[in-house]
Amino acid sequence: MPLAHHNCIMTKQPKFSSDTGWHQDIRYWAYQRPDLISVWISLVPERVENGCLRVIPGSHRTSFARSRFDDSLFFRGDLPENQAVIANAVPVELDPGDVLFFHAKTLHSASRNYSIQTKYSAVFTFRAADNLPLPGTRSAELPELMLPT
Ligand SMILES: O=C(O)CCC(=O)C(=O)O
Repeated sequence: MPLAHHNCIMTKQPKFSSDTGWHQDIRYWAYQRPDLISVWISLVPERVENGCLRVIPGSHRTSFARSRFDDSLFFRGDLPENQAVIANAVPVELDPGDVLFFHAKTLHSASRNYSIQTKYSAVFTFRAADNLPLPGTRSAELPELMLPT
């Protein structure tokens, strides 16, 4: 379990949160293969109103050209071909203790928290033992928690 990515309690405050655009987590990570899985555990109800994740099912199986992302690596909403992909988005509403597993290539986004209560989620990422972080990258900077098989 890499400690460099996720590995935290994510909070989304009612007054200070922001929208997160469409992106794939692997765009910011560097491993031999893009195959990592994130485990998102809800600690409070997650609804559209408080900024639950929205995902595009199956998007991890598609290779999108670099030109379909902006300079900050967000999936561009202005392109008709991207709009057709985004039309398949589904909100992932969770109850406390529910778990969402998603691949590092899954396109996902979230809105800000429009409710009056803070949203908390515990999020961890896992890689296969043979899928090593690339040396010299941020993904290789921190130690990892090795889980016995
Ligand atoms: O909750 C959010 O606003 C986005 C979180 C996210 O995209 C992530 O952790 O990869």
